[in-house]
Amino acid sequence: MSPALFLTLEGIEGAGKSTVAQLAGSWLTRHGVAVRLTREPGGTPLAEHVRRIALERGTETVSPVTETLLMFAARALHVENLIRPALARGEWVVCDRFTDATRAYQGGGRGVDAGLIDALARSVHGGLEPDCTLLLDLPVEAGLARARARRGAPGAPDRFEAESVAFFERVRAAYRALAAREPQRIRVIDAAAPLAEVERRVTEILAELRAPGEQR
Ligand code: Z5A
Repeated sequence: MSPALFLTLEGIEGAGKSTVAQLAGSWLTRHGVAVRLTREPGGTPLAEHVRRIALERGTETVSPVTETLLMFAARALHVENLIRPALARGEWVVCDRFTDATRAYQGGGRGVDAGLIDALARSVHGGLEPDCTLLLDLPVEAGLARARARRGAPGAPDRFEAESVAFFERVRAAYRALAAREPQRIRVIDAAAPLAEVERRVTEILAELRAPGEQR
């Protein structure tokens, strides 16, 4: 049996994370791996409550630091109540966003101090780090166009959907800087490529993670 592994998916809005999560889940299941798909912010009932607070675009001010604390409050619930128990049972966890999203959105996008994010991560992760992160990278305009097309008729945008192109450019740049700093963990996938090509690349990486050193 493959040892339990913590895989995270990252990228700007519309990059294809949900699509890749489903694809990875099906591939792993077909290959006999017990897998748990989850997302952030959210993943457990209480963390999903926090998600609603974090994303809601209400009248009350939510400062960048408050937003960061909400992300980590949801993450603490998620790590304690879902991620660690699943890994302990030997399941692979595929998580749509994790702390790299806080580094990119709150750090890169909103200018929150990296030292604060690192300190919160140390405390909340308790030593847990993703074994592998797939960064789905594509130009901002392409991601936003996909997200708009998928949403269809515009409802009330959440706090991130209402953000500017310049904000998402900063987020994308922060993600790419993280990948340059940690190339072993963060694998960059060209998410502007046709879905079949993205799928080929993702399954190649999954096969490598499942049986390191073996031919597929
Ligand atoms: N956030 C944060 O600020 N800080 C944090 O620490 C965390 C999160 C954890 C909600 O996240 C917000 O939370 C997020 C950042 C913030 N806001 N933003 N931006 P979310 O992950 O729930 O929401 P999202 O990023 O907006 O996800 P999304 O819009 O659902 O995008 P996606 O999952 O990456 O894309 P998708 O749904 O898989 O694909 C979008 C469409 O494109 C869909 O119709 C697909 O069929 C299509 N698609 C996908 N791949 C392809 C390819 N290769 N070719 C063509 N079409 C494709």
